[in-house]
Amino acid sequence: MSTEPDPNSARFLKACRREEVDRAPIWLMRQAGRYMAEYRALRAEHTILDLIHSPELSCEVTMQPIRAFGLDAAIIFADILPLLAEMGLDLEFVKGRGPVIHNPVQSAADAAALRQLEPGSLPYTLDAIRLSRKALAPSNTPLIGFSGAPWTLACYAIEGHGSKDFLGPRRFMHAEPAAFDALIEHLGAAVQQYLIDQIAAGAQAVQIFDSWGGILSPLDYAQRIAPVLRSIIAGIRSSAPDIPIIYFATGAASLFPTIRNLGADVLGLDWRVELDEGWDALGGPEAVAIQGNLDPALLLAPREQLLAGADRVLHQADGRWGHIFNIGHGINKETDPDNVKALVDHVQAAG
Ligand code: 1CP
Repeated sequence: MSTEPDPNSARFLKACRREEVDRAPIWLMRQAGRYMAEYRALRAEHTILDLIHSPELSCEVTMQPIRAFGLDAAIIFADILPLLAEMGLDLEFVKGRGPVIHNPVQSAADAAALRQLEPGSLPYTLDAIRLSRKALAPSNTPLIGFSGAPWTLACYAIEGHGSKDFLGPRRFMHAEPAAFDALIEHLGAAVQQYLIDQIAAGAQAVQIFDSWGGILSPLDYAQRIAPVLRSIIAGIRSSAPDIPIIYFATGAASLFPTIRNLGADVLGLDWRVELDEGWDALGGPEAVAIQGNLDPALLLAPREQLLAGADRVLHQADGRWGHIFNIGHGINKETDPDNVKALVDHVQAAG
């Protein structure tokens, strides 16, 4: 008889399903990365795309924060943008500048020229998931797969690089409505395929990152974006009914009336909303699990303030099943790993 623990017994997966847990699980968005010396050592030798394109290195980076902090879930080391490269965009990560797309989508014709994503299209990430599942098996730590959301991917595809307000993509949405809607649908099909591929490779939950959802008007989000999100979530659900689907948008409180009806199992909250109020606005613990929402700036503050901030989040969650402790957005690269360790230990000691 096998003595392997049942992967579904992991605290993180139970919390995603709002089942009974002994305490809130904790993982941290962007938990792998430049704040860790182990990551910087690898980046001294390899570009970020080298890391992502190598299943072995990607697995190694995925494991770094698990080994260092004993988090309750791992997230596969990848990025949201290589999907766009597979669809025909010329992606480069430029030192000191971040991602750049050299042939951004500027017209209806450009949008129509993007390739469909065939099954298995990002084999390096799928292999990294297979390797990471093996590496995580002894600790029974679940592995999260992820993708960018169609709107957030469209932001980079159209703008060609990062921006504070993505005025170009918002202009495109209004100026070229048919091309924009077709682009969002096209990206939606790719996101759905990519997440289904990740689940087939072993991802035990998937997160859709809509980092720029909050810059849209509630009406545009509801009418132009939400239908595709609902369709992606329904498509994944019908192909993999037991896999929790997490949707995370930032600055999105005004979108909650729409977000609560997307069909996700878990909704991410950033720190701009109180956790208890946000959870209620999204339907409450009867309807949905919640992930969040410590201000990542607290990881840069003295230990006392950090732990007090964590206690405030825990107090608002009040031990209700379906709370997954996380920060409200990605870890900043200036973060002291000792603070991460202190936070994880503190949340794991709170029962
Ligand atoms: O080594 C480096 O160059 C560090 C920067 C870095 C890292 C660590 C980039 C470039 N990507 C990543 C990995 C990454 N990206 C992960 C790793 C898994 C983990 O959490 O450990 C994840 C989940 C992402 C997701 C991602 N990439 C998002 C969505 C999440 C978010 O934080 O909002 C976005 C918007 C990106 C694009 C991207 N990739 C990298 C940068 C610097 C950016 C932002 C570009 C910008 O808007 O200016």
